[in-house]
Amino acid sequence: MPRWPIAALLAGGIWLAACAGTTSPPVATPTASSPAATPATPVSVVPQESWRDAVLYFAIVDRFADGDPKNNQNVNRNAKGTFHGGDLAGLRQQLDEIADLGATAIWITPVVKNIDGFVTGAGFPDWGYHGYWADDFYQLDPRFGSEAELKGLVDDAHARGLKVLLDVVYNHAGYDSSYLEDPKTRGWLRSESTGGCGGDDLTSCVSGLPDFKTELPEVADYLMTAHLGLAKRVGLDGFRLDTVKHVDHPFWQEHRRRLREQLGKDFFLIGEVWGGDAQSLDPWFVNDEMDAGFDFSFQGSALAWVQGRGRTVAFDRYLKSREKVRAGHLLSPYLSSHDVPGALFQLNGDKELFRLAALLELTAGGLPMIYYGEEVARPGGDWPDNRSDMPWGGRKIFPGSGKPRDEALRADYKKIIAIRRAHKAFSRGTHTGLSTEGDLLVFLQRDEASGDAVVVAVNRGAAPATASFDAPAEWGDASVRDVWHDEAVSRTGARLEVAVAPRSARIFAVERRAGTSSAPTKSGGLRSEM
Ligand SMILES: [Ca+2]
Ligand SMILES: [Ca+2]
Repeated sequence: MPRWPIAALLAGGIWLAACAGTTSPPVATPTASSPAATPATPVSVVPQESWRDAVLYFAIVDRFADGDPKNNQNVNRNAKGTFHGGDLAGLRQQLDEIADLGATAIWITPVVKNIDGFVTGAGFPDWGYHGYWADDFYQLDPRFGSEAELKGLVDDAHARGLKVLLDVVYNHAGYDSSYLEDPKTRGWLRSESTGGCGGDDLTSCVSGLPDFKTELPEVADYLMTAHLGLAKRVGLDGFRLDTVKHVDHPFWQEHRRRLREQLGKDFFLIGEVWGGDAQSLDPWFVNDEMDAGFDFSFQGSALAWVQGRGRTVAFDRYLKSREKVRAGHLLSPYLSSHDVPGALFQLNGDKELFRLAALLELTAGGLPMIYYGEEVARPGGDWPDNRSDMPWGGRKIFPGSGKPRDEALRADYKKIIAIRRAHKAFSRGTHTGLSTEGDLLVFLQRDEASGDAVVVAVNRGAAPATASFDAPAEWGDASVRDVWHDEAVSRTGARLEVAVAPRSARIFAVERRAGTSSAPTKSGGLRSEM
């Protein structure tokens, strides 16, 4: 395999993978269905009403769970760049882990056939375990599993109320892909070996990867037919689109047209535009080429603020600015991903601050994406440690069996997700800063359509902080609770005075009528440490 200079691999800021209310809380309940590959009582979630209300969970298939050791090839779990054996069968067997957390949708890395060998540009053998180095878009990679297993995964996810998004790549093939050799297809690519790599976003060979001439109708048709066909056959709910800005707008418009025609209007598209935010994603939203985009601005802004950098009023303005996203489209904030150093790593392992960042991600608007394992404090790190194995603690689930899990952190994630899902103000509401003095941020999320209003107070400082604010009109004279700590809050008429302990948060909402309580759970010994 070729050796690519690391500088080229990192070009473009893209790592080697070149993608580099009143809603009932989603209480886990047994369902009547009992899919063949799973235990008799699968955990289910209350399905999201719309993608606006989704909580997305992203898993790298190879690093999550190995359900079928027979498909393992060149597996070396001690090496960072090799396959670790995870597959579709393993993910399918562990769907309860994701449903129990409360996520409503899963995004999985690409599963098409990848190049067989490794590249060495990173300084170690680096394989296509991540799925972004395709060798054949019309086959699934046997190291991940079969199409029947993908369909089984989707069916079992649906039985639990979970949606499934598959990551797809249109821009490039893998290094030395057989597409470069096949006489039928070799003219379809720009590459460093055959020439034609351009200097702009659309025609450059990103990270030295062969670039499909997606502007050619036969190439576009070949790729779209592959991905749309698979989506239809296995029943996918949408795609996560890789390297969006490296493919032209007419392609994405035709892609959307064909998807709507063949898979219906609800097929969801969330795209990776490197550096994406409300403004920079707009060229893909203005013509409705996709529904949502990843918000690259949130991680840095949130981690900086919880660490005491920048004024609270500026962070509040930033949170509000995300509402500039075009109507009908969504931003997806995240704390960690496969292409950036993980949040807990960036916070030097400080779980108190990590909890604050996670609470902000899940309450301050947008479509939150949870990167596998961060909910149990997977250490992560810089690339490629940000793709380490899912920790399973004492469970005999490989490759991450024996890796420690922080169950208290996971319980807090579960609780905050349940609170989020019980309040449309978090997923659909507008943001209003109520207090931005010192280290304490107090903000209101309000959803006019449902009449739901929730107030969040986060204290990043080392000292207790207090603030007072007028109760939102939606609350009337109802009793107020801190639903995060599950405790009553006293009020004096329309005014509330609240104290927030150092490095912690509170969430205020009115008590609901019986049967519509916003509290996600009253039991289970959950600890509130955010
Ligand atoms: Ca396997
Ligand atoms: Ca391109």
